[in-house]
Amino acid sequence: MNNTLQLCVQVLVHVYLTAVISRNQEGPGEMGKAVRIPKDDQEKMKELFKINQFNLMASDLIALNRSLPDVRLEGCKTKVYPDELPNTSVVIVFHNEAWSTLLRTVYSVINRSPHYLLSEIILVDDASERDFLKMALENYVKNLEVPVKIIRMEQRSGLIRARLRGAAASKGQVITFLDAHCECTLGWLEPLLARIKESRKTVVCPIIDLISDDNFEYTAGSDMTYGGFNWKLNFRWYPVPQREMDRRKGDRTLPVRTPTMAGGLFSIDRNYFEEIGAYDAGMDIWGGENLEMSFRIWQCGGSLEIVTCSHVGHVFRKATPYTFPGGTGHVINKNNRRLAEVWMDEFKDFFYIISPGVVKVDYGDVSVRKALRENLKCKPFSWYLENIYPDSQIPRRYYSLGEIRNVETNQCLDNMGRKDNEKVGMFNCHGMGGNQVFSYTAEKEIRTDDFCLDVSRLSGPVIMLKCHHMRGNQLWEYDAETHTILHIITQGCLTVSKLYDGSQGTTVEMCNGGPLQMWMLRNYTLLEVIRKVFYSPLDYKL
Ligand code: LR7
Ligand code: MN
Repeated sequence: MNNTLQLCVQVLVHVYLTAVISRNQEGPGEMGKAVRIPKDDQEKMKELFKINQFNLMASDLIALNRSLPDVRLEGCKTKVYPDELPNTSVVIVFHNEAWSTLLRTVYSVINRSPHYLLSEIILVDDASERDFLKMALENYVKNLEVPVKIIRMEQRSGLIRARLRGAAASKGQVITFLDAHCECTLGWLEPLLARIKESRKTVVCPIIDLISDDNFEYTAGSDMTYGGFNWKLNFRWYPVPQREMDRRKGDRTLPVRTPTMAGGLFSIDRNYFEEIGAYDAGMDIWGGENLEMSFRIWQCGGSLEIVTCSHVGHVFRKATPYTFPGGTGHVINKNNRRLAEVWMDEFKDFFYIISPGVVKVDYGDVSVRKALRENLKCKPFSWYLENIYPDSQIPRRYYSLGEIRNVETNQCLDNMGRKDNEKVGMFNCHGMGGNQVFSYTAEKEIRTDDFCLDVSRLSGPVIMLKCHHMRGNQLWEYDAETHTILHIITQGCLTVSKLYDGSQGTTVEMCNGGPLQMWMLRNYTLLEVIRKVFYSPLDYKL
């Protein structure tokens, strides 16, 4: 090619790119900006919101291939990954997903992944009822640059069994699961696959960025939080602890070892997925599978990481738009019971004592999953708590799990259903767990779930604050002989007091040996709690 021609081409390319980019920077939602709906359309917008529990009107206004900001850490942008990476199938399951979010997910995969790394995209339709997800979708995806396969579940099966079906049909060396309302960002895939290439038994998650359900604004997720869970077995984000920062020598671009994953977005070696027991096919609709898989991976010799150089956005919703056949509570409790029974050993009592109602739910047969645990020679849950999640909300070692009763008033500490920053109350002891269950831990915290008894000054009210593991105001010393609970930092004793607002509560006061400062820590047994709650001998499977 002669020079003039070359220049011409360069200029044309430049003009074209500028056009594309300027289009990209101006349309609604481009560069991940929020979409504003004019006043006149607000009523309509609210109506449409109900369909998917996100702003469907906003989503429909945004280009299917909208541009996004590059939110990666600087150190990630220059990382070089091996040429020979394993390829991946991308499995996306959906039930009644919106057209625009589903296809934006697909486009973001196609447009932001090197095609030689994409084996295929598999869409698993979990018995959706919307017409546009039938032929229209099938015809549409035929024209895309990457093979897209659509699998239909014969009946509503839930995301767990739908993913199993997608996985079984996949051909890639790796399976990457995504929710149906995601947006992958530049460079999302290579760091995930590179990590699996290095270490086949490592299951990897991107940082999950936030796509607003109200306006589809794109906000970077944090590399300083990782996955945990509370006594109720809800997945929660918690700050990455110092020990994990130290292990990575402060390099935030290195993967974070995470105790659990959110569940929707991760990559796993396809054979390893099989080896480690895929998913528990006995779980219905939604929930629990993410903790089940997290525990299983760690306990059975794998590892779970957040690869901080990979960012994928997800539309977080405040409510679920779809039905849970059988009832939401029933389904989630059943799934949680299955994971507690198979993986948590005696620590499942924390779950049962804080929400005893769940034992009413039949969890079916878990013998196959227990056999899997045997065959894989998986480690006990105590090992997981000790080695993988020492800052867990469920304490690895503890002195008591039960009520804390005052000798004088014969009432019990009670969080009254309020926790964050609220005063801890006193209430008639009911023995039913729930709001009256506290654990005095080997770390000398008095905690219920992820909240700790905390007080900042002598005579100050004792409140519940997120446990911080930094000792300080959350450190208590129980003396089983004098029955006093000493607050180390103030050297005061836990005391039943009338608070300034007239309510019965607790403070720390100068120790005087009186009965208002004497406490009995009593362990509950699960059986006793269940009897109290249901007044009947047990016909529940415990
Ligand atoms: O019956 C169903 N069938 C389905 O195919 C119910 C759901 N689904 C599909 C659904 O269309 C969606 O694509 O399954 C996917 C996940 O369902 P969501 O988006 O309603 O779930 P979520 O984002 O609220 O929930 C998180 O926890 C779930 C527990 O079962 C799954 O693991 C989700 O994948 C998971 N999502 C994420 O991890 C994204 C980050 C959220 C956080 C924290
Ligand atoms: Mn989701």
